[in-house]
Amino acid sequence: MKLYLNEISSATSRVRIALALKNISVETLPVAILGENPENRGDDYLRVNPQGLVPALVTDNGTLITQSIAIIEYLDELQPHPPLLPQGLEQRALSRSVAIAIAAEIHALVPPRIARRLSSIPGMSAAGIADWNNHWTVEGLHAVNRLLESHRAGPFVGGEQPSLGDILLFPQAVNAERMGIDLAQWPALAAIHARLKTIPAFADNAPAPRK
Ligand SMILES: N[C@@H](CCC(=O)N[C@@H](CS)C(=O)NCC(=O)O)C(=O)O
Repeated sequence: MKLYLNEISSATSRVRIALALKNISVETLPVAILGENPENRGDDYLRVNPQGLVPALVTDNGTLITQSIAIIEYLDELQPHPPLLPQGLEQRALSRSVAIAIAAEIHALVPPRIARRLSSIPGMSAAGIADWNNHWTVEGLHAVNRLLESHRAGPFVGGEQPSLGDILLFPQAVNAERMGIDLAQWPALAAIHARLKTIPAFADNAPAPRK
């Protein structure tokens, strides 16, 4: 399989964590995503992934799979051990709710294309964009922490083992810390993040810092 990726991308980090947990190797193809005219917006990459986003997986049959959650669920069904979704029905739903809360309500508001668009608005400053990113990250992680406080039963998002929710939480929390956000304000979330940091599949596949 081939994985189109970028090292700073948190959506890519999710898939790399899933691959590491499952011990699956793939061919990796880097795609530049920063700057005014990045490679991910060019015709060549749009022919690979019409959404122009990373990660994108191409299976051995040549089928394109986009969207990190869909890719992770595909890998989980392709190779079920270790499972990336909890066994219990409600724990499975909680793991998915946390994953979607992060993908849809935090990450989708702060990727490079949003910053590019914001910076084209007259009067928008770098400080304004930083404030935007900080706002949606703090508001989103605050809500995730509340979810974890009310539903979680175990050391990880969905119980005893790391699962989809943890895979999405980890890169977002790493990036939040890099933005100077103190995770200690959210004890449930910070405790899970601290545990995930000790697991090599997570620690070795965090998004790289922006240079
Ligand atoms: N919902 C998508 C998000 C993918 C995404 O936004 N990836 C970012 C990198 S983390 C990207 O390709 N950004 C390019 C851009 O914003 O132009 C997923 O989960 O795969």
